[in-house]
Amino acid sequence: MAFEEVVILAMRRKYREYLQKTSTVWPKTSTISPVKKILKVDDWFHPDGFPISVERRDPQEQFEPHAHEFTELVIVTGGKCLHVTGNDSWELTAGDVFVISGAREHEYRSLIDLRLINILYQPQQLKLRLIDLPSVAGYHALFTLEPARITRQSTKKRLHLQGKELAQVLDMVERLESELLAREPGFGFMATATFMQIIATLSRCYGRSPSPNSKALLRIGEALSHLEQNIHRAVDQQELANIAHMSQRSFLRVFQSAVGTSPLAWVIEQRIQRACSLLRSTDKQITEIAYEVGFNDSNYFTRQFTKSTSLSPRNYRMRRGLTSGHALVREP
Ligand code: RM4
Ligand code: NI
Repeated sequence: MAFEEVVILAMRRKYREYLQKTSTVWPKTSTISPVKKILKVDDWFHPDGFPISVERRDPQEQFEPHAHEFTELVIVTGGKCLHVTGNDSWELTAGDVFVISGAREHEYRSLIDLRLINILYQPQQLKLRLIDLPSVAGYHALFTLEPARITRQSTKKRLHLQGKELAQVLDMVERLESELLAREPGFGFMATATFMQIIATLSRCYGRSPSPNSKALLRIGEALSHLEQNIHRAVDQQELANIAHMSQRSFLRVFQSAVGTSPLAWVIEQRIQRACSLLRSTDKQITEIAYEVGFNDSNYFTRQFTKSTSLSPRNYRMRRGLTSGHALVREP
């Protein structure tokens, strides 16, 4: 999934370059559906390049359908509207929280005094150390599963904060905002720490009061946590089904529909993502990287890598600049 998004982003970048060069329209026969508007990093982040920015919408005005070169964490603080993304739409009210990863197009319609906070961030630039966050099932539900669902399965509201939780998160957002505004020495560290607190709190909240809609996702999130923690070994399907409290059959079905791949394919993709990160950030040998991320055969690794990214590990390394549509990126 992540790599589909890498490719979509790369294609869209190409598409923009193409438009700039030729100033004609993209041929109708193209398989790419051009997004009308893509919000650019340069227009929405501080010129010093710090990869987090907060945009309050009080109220949110009508805004055309768009995608972003960054990820957007949205907290609805008042009013309501219809949130439209892809073929999907659902009503938003105060307390709703969701994540839109870059390549996904979205739009707000039928706005009634809608107020929200956008926390914009660039996962690849942030390179957060997630430490033990992937052991929180809600983290997967909110930051891995939800942002990725482009057309798969209907997306209904899932994380809804109330009372104390909402107040707590809004408080952290205020602190984040004032750090970003003051930009005193050390603001980057402080802002990143506050942002980490926000995502951890949201991940925990997701698990605390699961709405019927979020329960299945959360169970899959638990299975993903387990897979993450055991990324170097082969995990048995029955083991996963037990964690998700489902039969093996329904676990596989629900997993496939939520994640879009089988558990094995997901594990391979995770390993490949780690490999990508190592290829970009280190000069380690490809064979060494293959073993490090959990493959025990480097030819098999190269085949899987090429299948997933359409680039050999060597070529990938040469194009370090590629960004992914991932909601959060870990350091290797
Ligand atoms: C808009 C709207 C969009 C967001 C931009 C940054 O007003 O909230 O969704 O991407 O701001
Ligand atoms: Ni947006």
